[in-house]
Amino acid sequence: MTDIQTYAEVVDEAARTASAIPQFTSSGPLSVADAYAVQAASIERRLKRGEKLVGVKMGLTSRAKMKQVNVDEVVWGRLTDAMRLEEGASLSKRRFVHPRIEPELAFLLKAPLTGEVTAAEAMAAVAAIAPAMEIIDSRYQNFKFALPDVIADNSSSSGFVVGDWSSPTQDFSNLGLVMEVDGRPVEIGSTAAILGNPSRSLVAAARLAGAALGRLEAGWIILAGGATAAHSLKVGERVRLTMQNLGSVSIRVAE
Ligand code: 0L1
Ligand code: MG
Repeated sequence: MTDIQTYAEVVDEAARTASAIPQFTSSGPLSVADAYAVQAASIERRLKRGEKLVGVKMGLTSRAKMKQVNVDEVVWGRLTDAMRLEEGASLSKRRFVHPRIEPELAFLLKAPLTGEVTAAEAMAAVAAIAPAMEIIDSRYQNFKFALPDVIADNSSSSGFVVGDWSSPTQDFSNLGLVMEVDGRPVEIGSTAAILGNPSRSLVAAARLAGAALGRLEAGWIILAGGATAAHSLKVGERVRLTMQNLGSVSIRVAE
């Protein structure tokens, strides 16, 4: 039987101390259900230290990433206030194991959301959308994991930054985007890479995370998932995402 609390402590300490750990699945099987229980218990430890739940992230939302780990279901993780960076802020690289950054679209909820909903019903709960970047930092050695490992590790989520909010009534299904490092484009793509339309990711968030948590709350941020490959962060870099119609958001990487 999986010892959920022991696994939760291991992955929480790895995140807290920025230390790489071996995959759980290399020492025995871990079911997806138990992996989500480990994620819940590890984030509960953070909440007991004073962090606040502020939303959820959706992951593996592009066909390329699903294929990479051989699954056809998206995953999700929890966002806490301590993970949020302000626009233009410096990220301290020593607080992470091997951080990467990826461009995303963020939804801000104005009403609770849960269960099986249509895209129209999901969008009726959205107050605003914004360009965003997620910092993913697998706590596993060499960024290598099986699906249950990554779920237990909060689906690699470690930080996020959100730009200015805009009206959600515009068409955001295929917005061009460019992620630059020190003014040099490193990733170019479109929001269409997020499940064909980011609203599908919001529907999946309601179905999966909403059901598991009871509901997604008004005021929460939902990160829809990476629109391109992720970029490995290096000290001194300035990373900026510019999204068609929605503006820019940036961070710097400090030691
Ligand atoms: O946000 C994501 O799509 C990442 C999910 C976990 C896989 C990874 O760390 O690349
Ligand atoms: Mg992501």
